[in-house]
Amino acid sequence: MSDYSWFEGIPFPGLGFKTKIIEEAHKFLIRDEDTIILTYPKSGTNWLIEIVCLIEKKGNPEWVKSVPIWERSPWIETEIGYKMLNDKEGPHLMSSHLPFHRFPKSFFSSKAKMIYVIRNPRDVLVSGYFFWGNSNLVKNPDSLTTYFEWFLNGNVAYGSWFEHTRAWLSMRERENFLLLKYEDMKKDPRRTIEKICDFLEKKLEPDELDMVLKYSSFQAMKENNMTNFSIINSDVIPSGLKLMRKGTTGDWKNHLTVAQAEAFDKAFQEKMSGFPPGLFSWE
Ligand code: PPS
Repeated sequence: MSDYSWFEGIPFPGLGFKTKIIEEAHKFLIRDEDTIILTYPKSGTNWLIEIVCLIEKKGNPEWVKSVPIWERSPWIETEIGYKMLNDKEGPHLMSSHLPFHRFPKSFFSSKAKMIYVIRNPRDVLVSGYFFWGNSNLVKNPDSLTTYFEWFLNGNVAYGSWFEHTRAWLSMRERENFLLLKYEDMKKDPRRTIEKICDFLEKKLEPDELDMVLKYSSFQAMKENNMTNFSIINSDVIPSGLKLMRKGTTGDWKNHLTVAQAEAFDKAFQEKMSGFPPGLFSWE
């Protein structure tokens, strides 16, 4: 198990990350033609990448079934991803979990399109506990109680959910920023794909849309070795640890105690005040 790599008070995973790369990434040149998938970890990043890749290929699954997901949409803050983006000519499709103030600053004066996904942070917490807590990427907590404390204090990979989300949501009125919710994606994946197509100015025929839907389903992604992280070295992700764990909404109710749920509500109200009601519509 690795400890975190701390950078400016934010814990990053201990494997595959270097302070130098995080600093360099801040200066990366984002161009108007680029597309960025931005999330706080465990919010549905890989689901969205799969959808965008399938839209790009009009539903043909060949690309998603033959190239690892981290090569199709490299993570800019990782050692491997940063190199890939530098070596490859644009336009780029890229992913990131970086907090607002560490993201490449060129983005903020560009027309590059960003899709930001939010998910009920209670489910993010539970998903993170099972994934990070069993991987060798970060310090593993001894229990959910410990991880719960870390999460509320922002001492988990990529720092505080509350700060990450508050800062990125400040972009939500921008034309080149599409805000999606994991809960809406679950409820109506077809509508979500249509929304993404509109935003990316891509037109799909109905049968092409059906294919995007089919190959980005939880089951299809779970079975796709180019997507499900099973080909990552077991020193990093122990075999048996599943990225596609449950893929549901509200799983937190099976794991948090009543006292934890109340403490979470209190922290949420304190830290997320000021946003319009309805923005965080999840159970
Ligand atoms: S990571 O490691 O931060 O990039 O993880 P991320 O991809 O953001 O989030 C992983 C969770 O997303 C769920 N997932 C899906 N849900 C529904 N449908 C599809 N197709 C899908 N693909 C991934 C995945 O199961 C993780 O959530 P949990 O709750 O742990 O199951």
